[in-house]
Amino acid sequence: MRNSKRALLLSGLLLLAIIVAIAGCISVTPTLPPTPTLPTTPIPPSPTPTVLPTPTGIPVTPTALPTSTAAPPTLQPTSTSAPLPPTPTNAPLTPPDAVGLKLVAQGFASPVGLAPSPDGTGRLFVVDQIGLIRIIAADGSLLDPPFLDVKNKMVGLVPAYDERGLLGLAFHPGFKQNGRFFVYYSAPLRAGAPQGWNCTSVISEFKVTAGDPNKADPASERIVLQIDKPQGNHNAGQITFGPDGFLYIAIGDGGGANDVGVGHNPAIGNGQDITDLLGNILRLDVDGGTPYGIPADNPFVGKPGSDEVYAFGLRNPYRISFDMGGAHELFVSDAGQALLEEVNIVTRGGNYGWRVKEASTFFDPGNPAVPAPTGPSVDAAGNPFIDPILEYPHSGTGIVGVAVIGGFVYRGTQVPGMQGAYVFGDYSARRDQADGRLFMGTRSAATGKWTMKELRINTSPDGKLNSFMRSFGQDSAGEGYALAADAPGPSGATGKVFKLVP
Ligand SMILES: [Ca+2]
Ligand SMILES: [Ca+2]
Repeated sequence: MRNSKRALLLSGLLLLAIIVAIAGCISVTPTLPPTPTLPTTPIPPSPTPTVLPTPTGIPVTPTALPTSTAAPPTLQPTSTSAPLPPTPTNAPLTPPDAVGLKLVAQGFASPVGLAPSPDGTGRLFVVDQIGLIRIIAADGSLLDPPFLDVKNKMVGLVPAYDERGLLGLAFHPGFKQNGRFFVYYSAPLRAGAPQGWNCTSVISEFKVTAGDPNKADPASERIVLQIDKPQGNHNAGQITFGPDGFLYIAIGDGGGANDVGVGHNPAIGNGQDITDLLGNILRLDVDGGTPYGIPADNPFVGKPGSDEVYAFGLRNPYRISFDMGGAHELFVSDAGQALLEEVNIVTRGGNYGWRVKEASTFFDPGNPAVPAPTGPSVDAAGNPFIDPILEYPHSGTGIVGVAVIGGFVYRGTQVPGMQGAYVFGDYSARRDQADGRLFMGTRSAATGKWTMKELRINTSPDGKLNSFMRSFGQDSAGEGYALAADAPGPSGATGKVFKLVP
């Protein structure tokens, strides 16, 4: 009797530990790097084990559990039972409350990116975190073999949960003529990196194979930039060319939690340290130097601070995108620590607050569970901290989530009322199950202020995604795509690409 009670208690504690460990998601606090308990997580084995990277048990710096985990998120009180009728195509342009998801392709492990090749072929390139880029042809078929396979250049990923991997793809604006494209992946820690650190983030250029537009030339790799990471989480990882022709790179604060510990500036954290490359949006000129040039108007050119830095004060800016229309603003999601998730419009030289602020509240790395009562309004150089345009909490009665997944400004025509809105989501509203969310943010023309709402999914019987949201993308026509998977980590073959439809 006592033994079975104890066994029950132990298994309960183990389950709780597992949930906390894997639910850290794309960088939320309990964003624990994988621990030795992970291999015992009840993740169903992959139906396609051959595509799975072998877990390497790479030692990651253990980070302390947050002293206080946020209360279990409360589900939306708003009814999500009956699906809304499809919006008539001639409806007035009012923002929708629901959107449909049309399955476009499936069989991915963890689809974390989608980009159209800028060459008029109508192909969509899907980034799978496990190290593959796959092509969805103009006729909708998923091509095999992959366009690119960088598995053998990457760290081995932990199938149950891992934030490392192949995380970004950007086509050179002149891709149609020059066949150049860029990727971001997590490589084993390079020689010469600080001992005991976790991995090295690599930004590389590749070229398409001459004569085969559906195959990258694996021998064409040119490493552009390498950034050593103390911990395995907070890689951010999306890269994109701006309207200025420069390459923008999102890179997290180094990982762990609270922007403290090994590899983090002990005085101010990496987010506020402008002399390193972590916790930033970087901007490079990949056409003007070897291995790259620095745009002349990068904010720290000729001043203290790294020349590559375009904006800073970010924790884990996992997804970034430029608006295809309007003023071509740069939207950046930044995953929060213990309390809040946020979306920012990023401008040159901007300081987005981390670790002085978490979203619009002040943050104390020594007491992350509650907002700090006060803090400075400007940084050491006199720059104001720029608050997010949108934020939402980890718990409460309204919109909740555990890790924001940045999206895009909708510029398509299929979903009436979504034009100009910022479409994004959350990994999962609950840490212990696949409950990703889809959001829409709109800016008031009168006040310029943003508000957000949750979109029901009218193609789902219960109006919910019922998967872990992974990423978003957009095709050349501005139509939107949502990427999700049923497994919390980079394993299995449940990853799907959906197109947003009425
Ligand atoms: Ca920094
Ligand atoms: Ca911020």
